[in-house]
Formats: sequence, C-alpha cells, structure tokens
Amino acid sequence: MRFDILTIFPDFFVSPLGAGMIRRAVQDGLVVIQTHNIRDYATDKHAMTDDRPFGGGEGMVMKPEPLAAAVEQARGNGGDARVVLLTPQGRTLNQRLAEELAGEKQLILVCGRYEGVDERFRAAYVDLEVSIGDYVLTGGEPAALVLLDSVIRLLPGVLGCGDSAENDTFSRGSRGGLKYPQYTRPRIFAGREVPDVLLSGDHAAIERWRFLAAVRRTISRRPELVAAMELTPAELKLLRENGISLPSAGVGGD
Ligand code: 9D3
Repeated sequence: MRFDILTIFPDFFVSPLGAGMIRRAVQDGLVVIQTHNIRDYATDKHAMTDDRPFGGGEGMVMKPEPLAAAVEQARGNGGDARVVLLTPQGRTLNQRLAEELAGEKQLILVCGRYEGVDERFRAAYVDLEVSIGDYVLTGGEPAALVLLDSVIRLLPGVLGCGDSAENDTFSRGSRGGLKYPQYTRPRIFAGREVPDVLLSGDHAAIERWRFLAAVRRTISRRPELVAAMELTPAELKLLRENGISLPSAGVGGD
C-alpha cells in the first residue's frame, strides 16, 4: 500500500515512521510512505502556504493552489488514490474506518494547519475527511500518524503471527468488547496477588474467568460497546449465573 503525506512539517514524521512496526513494514516493502512538503508547491516568491481569510477574522487559511499541486504530484506516483483530509470536522476514526482504508491502493493524507484549508480545495480534491476524536490538536500531522498506524498494522504480513489483529479490542476476535485483565510474574506485586484461577492450569476455568472479566470491564467502562458483542446463549447463561446483567443504555466508570 502507498501513502503520500502532504504537510508543512515533513520532519514531524521522520522519527515515528523510522521505528518499530512501521519501519519494518517499509523495510519489507509492504508499504511505501512519502512525505511532500506543501511549501515546495507554493508558486509565489515567499513560498506562502497560507493567507488571510476573505471576509476577515482570526487566523490564516491554507491556500488551495499549493495543496492541489501537491495532490496532483502525489497522484502521479500511483493509480487511483483516495484523498483524505485530516480535520476536526471529519468523520471520527474507528476500527471499521481503518479496515475500510486498509483496502485502498493509495491514500493521500492532507495535514491541515491554521484555521483550515480553502473550501474549494476541499470540495474539488478531498474524498474523505477524518478526525481522530473530540480534542484539539495543533494540526493534522499527529492525526495522520494515528491513521497511518491504525491502517498499516492491518495490512497482510505486517503483524507477527503472535499478535493477530483478530484478537484486538475493537476487532472481531474480542467481538467489540474490551480485553480481560492480564498478569505476568511476579505472583505478588505491591501486595496484590495474581487471581488463583490463572495459576490453576484449568484452561476451561481460565477461559470462563477471562470472559466474565472482559464483560464486567466492558460494562463498567464502555457500556455502549456491550450491545455489539453478539453473545451466544451459553455466554448469556454464564453471565446470568454470575449475577452480571447487561446494560440497556447508560454510563460507565470504574
Ligand atoms: C482553535 C482553533 N479552532 C477554532 C474553532 C479550530 C481548529 C483548527 C485546527 C482546531 C484544531 C485545529 C488543528 N487540528 C487538526 O487539524 C485536526 C484534528 C484535531 O484537532 N482533533 C482531532 N482530529 C483532528 S484531525 C486534524
């Protein structure tokens, strides 16, 4: 898969893309990532990428021509690309959207700065607008990194066999619920013991304990996720036997 990142801060991406799983995916030829400095596509002598808003008001707006020229250049590197603008006005990123984007051949990620991009660039070039959540960032760059990370790890061959994407929280393996608590050595830490059942060697009992702990945790912290868990009749019975009732709707917190 190919990613082209349009940004006025290409340095922002150097260290994150040069470490860990993404570095290996690039080395293995599973992904190609190229950053483009939007400033290189500016046409005026000062290489301006932003300008004052028509109509007045606070802040600056990103000029459309450099963005458009950078998109055209990035398109030339591949076939049919999807142009994604990172913006607080976008569709909130979730696992479903990451899976959808992982099916594309090429993504062109446009990182906004200032108060946003000229509306005509958005209308003429942008296929999809994405936000990573309801909090304020300094620009689209950190959001592009998050999107990149969530998509790249889904590509075939990127994850090791040990950590399959199927078993993640939010993916089908844990069926939309949260993961159970995990323990490793030592057996006692900070005066707290590992639950006996996990040391029992009784794998069926361990499976039951983990299932119940995962559901309790999901009900407590993310009750809105419980409805999507598609529990089997046997699992519902187990929950009832353990005094766990499912929320219809409500708020969490533990
Ligand atoms: C203080 C400026 N705000 C006035 C209403 C608007 C604003 C513009 C640009 C707020 C943040 C930003 C920079 N953020 C992004 O470009 C961004 C973002 C985000 O802030 N949160 C979550 N997802 C994203 S994706 C891009």
